[in-house]
Amino acid sequence: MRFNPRLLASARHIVVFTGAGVSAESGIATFRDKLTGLWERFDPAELASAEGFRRDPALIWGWYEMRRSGIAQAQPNPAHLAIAELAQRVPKLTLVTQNVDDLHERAGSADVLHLHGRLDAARCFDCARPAGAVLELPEGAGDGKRIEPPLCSACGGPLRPGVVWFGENLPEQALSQAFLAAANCDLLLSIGTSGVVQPAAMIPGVALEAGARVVHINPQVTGAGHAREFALAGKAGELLPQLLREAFG
Ligand code: BV8
Ligand code: ZN
Repeated sequence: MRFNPRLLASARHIVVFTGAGVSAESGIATFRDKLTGLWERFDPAELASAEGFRRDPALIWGWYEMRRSGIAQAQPNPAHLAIAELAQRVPKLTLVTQNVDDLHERAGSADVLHLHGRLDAARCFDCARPAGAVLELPEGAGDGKRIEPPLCSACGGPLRPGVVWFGENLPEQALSQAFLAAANCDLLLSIGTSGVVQPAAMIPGVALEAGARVVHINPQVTGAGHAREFALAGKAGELLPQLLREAFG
């Protein structure tokens, strides 16, 4: 059965749950995309880990600075903008993202719940002291090479990106707020996620369990096994603006 876009307009509380696919049309590689350059022989899960950082801090810091430089040059795409607009049109919208970029914020979304941290918030690997201001991108950050991480001003330890690595716990507050919103919403839009990484991937199921409708927006048609679950095959940057037009005219 096809999803009726008018349900967007009649929803009381919408949860929007996004993954790397929502930033794909901004030119940001997703985790499904093959890694290139220095990193092509690695699996992202190896690089996005404390062990990977311990083994070769400059390789990992260089990877994140290259990604941070790509994000700085990227622009929010129509998907980010449509999500920000939707928040203005419904009584309540909770935006939960697995992404570490700031494109939702730059599109005008507020109170974004970042389950996997943010790339613009570095902290000391040893004493966890925040780096304070967003660090200037070093010369050549986008060149795809190893970069020695700056040192902590308090203890001299190496800085690490403020993201959640594999094997690390997610931020308590963000995660519980995301689960609470999923359990209380009447519609959840799952946008651009492969639904592989736990525990974030549980969120659409929590909404479904609680009686909400769940709509997956993804070029790859993902599971829509349940009567209240729908799959819209396509790009978020095309489907979301279309959904808003159909829902709100
Ligand atoms: C945890 C930040 C408790 C970093 C990320 C063994 C040992 C330890 C842990 C585990 C283990 N086995 C399993 C686990 C749990 C593990 C896990 O889930 N592993 C997976 C690989 C099975 N999870 C964890 O470790 C989490 N912590 O469990 O803590 C604990 C504590 C100690 C010990 C054990 C457990 C932490 C997970 C967080 C990892 N950090 N990001 C960084 O960014 O570098 S996750 C990272 O991968 C991203 O942030 C993102 O969340 C995820 C990739 O997922 P997606 O966003 O879905 O992106 P993906 O590329 O996969 O998919 C893109 C989709 O978009 C595709 O479907 C594509 O079709 C679609 N698409 C493409 N273009 C478009 C589009 N859609 C719409 N429009 C388009 N244009
Ligand atoms: Zn320190």
